[in-house]
Amino acid sequence: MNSQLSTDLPVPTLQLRGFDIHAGLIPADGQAGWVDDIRAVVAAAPLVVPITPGGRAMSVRMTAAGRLGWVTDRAGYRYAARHPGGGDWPPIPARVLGLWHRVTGLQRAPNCCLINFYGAGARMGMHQDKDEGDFTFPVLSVSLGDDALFRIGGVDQPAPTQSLWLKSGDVVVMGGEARLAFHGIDRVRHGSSALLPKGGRINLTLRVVAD
Ligand code: MD3
Ligand code: FE
Repeated sequence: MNSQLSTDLPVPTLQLRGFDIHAGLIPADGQAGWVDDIRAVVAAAPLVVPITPGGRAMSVRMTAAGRLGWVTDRAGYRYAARHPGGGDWPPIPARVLGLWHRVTGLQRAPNCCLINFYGAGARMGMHQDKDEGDFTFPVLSVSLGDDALFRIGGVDQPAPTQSLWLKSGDVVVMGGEARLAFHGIDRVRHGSSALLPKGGRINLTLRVVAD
């Protein structure tokens, strides 16, 4: 059997406006290994408080792995080859790349794994992801830790929105019409998961950025 056959791609548990949701794709007993990998990335590339071009601190803390990381400061939003503190971003962990290839079926590897950490009270306002310079590839999201209320809008704002709770181990693929849809995280139920000893939520987004 050729393991690259499209019939081996996991079947989404739900499809919503171009979003493919794979609820519980990462089994509970496999999630600690993901956290270990993320801790190693954070040890090499510490989480930072991103500052919007308008000078406001975002409530999430952020870092990245891969050739490029998304950064923001007074100079603007952009993908950068270096951590704000200097130095290359660490490589994307092998198990993260493995999930990308298994779920998307693509040969092409992502060159950015953005890592968002949501502590108590953190959220993310509705936005589009438009800095990648190439929208032909999907974005893949992995949720770990506390439950989060994810809101999906349309490509044009204003459009009706739909909300769903993302739980630890859920994977979402945003491709096609969903790739340029507005989306955000309204709130996180702090302490709802026992994966992280002090609570919190980790979101990974895997991206192919024009390079
Ligand atoms: C839809 N992160 O990092 S993941 C982001 O949970 C971001 O931290 C949220 O939005 C989080 O930009 C939501 C789901 C997601 C990520 C990227 C997308 C949805 C997307 C890109 C295009 C369309
Ligand atoms: Fe986003």
